[in-house]
Amino acid sequence: MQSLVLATGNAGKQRELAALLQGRGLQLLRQTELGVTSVEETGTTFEANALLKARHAAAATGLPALADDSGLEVDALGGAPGVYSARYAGEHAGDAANTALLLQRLQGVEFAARTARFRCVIVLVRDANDAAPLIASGCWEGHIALAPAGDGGFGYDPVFVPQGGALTISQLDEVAKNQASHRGQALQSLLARWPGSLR
Ligand code: ITT
Repeated sequence: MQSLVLATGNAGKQRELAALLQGRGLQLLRQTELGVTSVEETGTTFEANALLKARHAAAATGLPALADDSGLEVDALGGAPGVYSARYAGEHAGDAANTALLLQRLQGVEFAARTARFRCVIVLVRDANDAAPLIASGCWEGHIALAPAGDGGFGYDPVFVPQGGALTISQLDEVAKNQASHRGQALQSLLARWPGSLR
């Protein structure tokens, strides 16, 4: 069985990535269990930050690493919060504060104009100096709801209504989310190019 570090400290991402990778003969190790601390996300793109996180976890553990950098782009806010989604309301603000700030900034904007998308870039490195990392991305279009609804998922899920539906992600189950989400799309695309051996 091949060991792989999930280079994220986000419990919601860990859960979704583990479900998407189930049954593929991989032993998934969480970076937190291996004592890997979070690296400073100094990049200005999802790709740069995902690479930083993957290389950092691979360097700390000596194992192949998979990282996800993702975020929400809202058109009426010029693409914010984007790569700053996790720290929109401040460095240590949590999901509830980030979501509340988002709704506050969108006050007065009608539903039709609240177009948005989740983006995700997933990176796999075989080792910290991997010169040819595997990189894949996914994008999930939708609208920002007028008010939060549902209690599933994490992050901005209670206020994101995927295109073509009427429910927020938090009102869907995790299987349905993984089938359609930015993260699910990115990982499926990466899995199509998954190397035969990780070492
Ligand atoms: P790691 O860096 O440790 O992976 P993080 O939460 O800091 O954890 P990011 O820097 O990639 O990760 O920030 C992503 C943020 O975007 C995340 O905290 C959520 O606020 C939001 N986000 C990303 N994917 C999401 C999803 O599927 N549902 C809801 N919010 C999501």
